[in-house]
Amino acid sequence: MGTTVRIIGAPMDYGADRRGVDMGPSAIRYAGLADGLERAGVDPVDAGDLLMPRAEERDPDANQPSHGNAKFLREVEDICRRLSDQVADALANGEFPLVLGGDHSVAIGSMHGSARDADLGTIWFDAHADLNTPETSPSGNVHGMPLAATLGRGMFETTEWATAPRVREDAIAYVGLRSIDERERELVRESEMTAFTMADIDERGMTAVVEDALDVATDGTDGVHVSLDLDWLDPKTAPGVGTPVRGGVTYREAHAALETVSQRHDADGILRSMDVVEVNPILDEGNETATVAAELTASAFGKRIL
Ligand code: 4U7
Ligand code: MN
Ligand code: MN
Ligand code: MN
Repeated sequence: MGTTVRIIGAPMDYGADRRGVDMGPSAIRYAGLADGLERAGVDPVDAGDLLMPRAEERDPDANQPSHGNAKFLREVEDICRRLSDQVADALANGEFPLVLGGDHSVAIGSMHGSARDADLGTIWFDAHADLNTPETSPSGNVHGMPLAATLGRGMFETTEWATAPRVREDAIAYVGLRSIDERERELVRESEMTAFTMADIDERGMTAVVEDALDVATDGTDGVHVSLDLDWLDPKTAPGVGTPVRGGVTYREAHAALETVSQRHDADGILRSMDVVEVNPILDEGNETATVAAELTASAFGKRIL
């Protein structure tokens, strides 16, 4: 068999307002993730889920005072520290870490682990920029802050469990942006990241945009982290997400994107780690969103029609 893919469930729901995203890892597994990966020619090994307390047992505002309005940050810290270790261990064993969320704050832990021993490029498939700091966030929800935390922006400047100095800011590419907060827009504009919006996809087509994003993420880096937020897709295709935004990526475009990633991986072995996040089975229709998540993950690992 080829690559061993270590599936790490992170049923974290501290980072988002709409409850239910903690059931994402189960729903994605139930939708046939392991079968899809096997058919793609990789060898899935399931590490189970990280254990975490129910949000109801915890106080969202019992926080590090240094981190303003970021809700449940102590809980996010605890999970992300453990997740970072698991991701780093998988890589040290020669396995590919695949993290199932959970809300998008899990990416803080997975990128921290993935960038311990490598200069990391990143592709962020998302409707949102996730670059709010506790100072700019309109919601206080950490799932809108993972890139700011990773890059040590604002109040995250000295947050050592979150910041990952080997995540290369100039090797981060957004694909599919369509919902950015006012103050967050300035942060994106001032950053060294490359942002491809839905308008770029309309104009140039998904494949060309993802080829460019791959060029950005592979330039001078040792490997690429792919972070897939299911709200990247149009809510008609992926209704089971907490923060839907209309005008998203279609089913076919999404497959084209992940197939483009997989083709580059076949040629150059670029992929290093991946998250699949924000699936909310409570808001879903017939596990549709988890099914799309499982299928897209198989596409990323090279599942082909013929
Ligand atoms: B996701 C938001 F205000 N920007 O910060 C915020 F619109 O991981 C949404 O991409 C964040 O789903 C969405 O709360 C985070 C909001
Ligand atoms: Mn996100
Ligand atoms: Mn999003
Ligand atoms: Mn969301």
